[in-house]
Amino acid sequence: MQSETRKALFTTYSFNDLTAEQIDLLPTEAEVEAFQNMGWHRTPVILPDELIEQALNAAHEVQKGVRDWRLKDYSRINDDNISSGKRTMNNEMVALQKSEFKVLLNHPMIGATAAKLAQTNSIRAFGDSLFSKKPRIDSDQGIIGWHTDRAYWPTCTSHNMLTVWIPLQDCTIDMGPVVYINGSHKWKDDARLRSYYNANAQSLEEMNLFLKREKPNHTRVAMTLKKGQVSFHHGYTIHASKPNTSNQERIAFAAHLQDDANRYQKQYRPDGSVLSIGYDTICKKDDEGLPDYSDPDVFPMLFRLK
Ligand SMILES: O=C(O)CCC(=O)C(=O)O
Ligand SMILES: [Fe+2]
Repeated sequence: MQSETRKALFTTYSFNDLTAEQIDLLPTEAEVEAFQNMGWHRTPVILPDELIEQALNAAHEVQKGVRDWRLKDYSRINDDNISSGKRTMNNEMVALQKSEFKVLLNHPMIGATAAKLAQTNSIRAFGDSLFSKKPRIDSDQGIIGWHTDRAYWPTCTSHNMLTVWIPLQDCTIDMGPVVYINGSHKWKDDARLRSYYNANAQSLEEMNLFLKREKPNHTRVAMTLKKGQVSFHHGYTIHASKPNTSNQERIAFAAHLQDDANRYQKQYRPDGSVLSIGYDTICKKDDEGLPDYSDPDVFPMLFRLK
């Protein structure tokens, strides 16, 4: 029988699928307003321990190369293997490759919370990254440099995309939690900032100097979270994270999310060639041969208002 599934099968949820307890955990109107002002939102515990623990085990399998499903092309996808000896690792698109991450991303509270925060009618996945920082990193090696996620998506039309950041264990301050600059999504048109964005940078200093000089009143917040709590950030919110100096590995699953309005748009490099982002190599193409950001196999619909 050929009923074996060769790909992750996602469910589209709506508010009707939530229990009364879950509805109570959604952001209030005041919290949605705070998200619009600050560019981030910290949830209460919304995910069960079991789900996080299964994902943590799965993360270690992913790092060893174990997969339930394979992508059709890895040429532009980060896919670190533990055998590399790297102290910080990044594995992309794991929700499409490993069932425990599919289940985590497909938890109804993720899509529903995102829909509330973005004030949109539907939420589609837009790729993900599993970030691991091995313990006791006392150099700059474990840094994720200042960046906005939206800067990596010039081919998107929407200015209202967001990311959910899910640590797979309690994340204390010494583990290098993600740090947000409050309200920095409102700086989206400040072109001077763009040259500093680089998630791969192994230093936070240059941007820190710029911020001290040009944005002296800015404030920051570190997402220390309990297992089962998650944070959401706006696509234009500037963030980074410091090394993990604790005795425990710090693993976090970051999943990017499209609001209802997002579509592909053609963008060009300075030399005139068409720019493409990594996801464009694995999604379906539309009738004109352009990437389809609603391809259900790559960008599954997680939430839709009924
Ligand atoms: O896990 C981290 O420190 C980086 C997270 C990040 O860049 C993101 O969630 O967009
Ligand atoms: Fe990011």
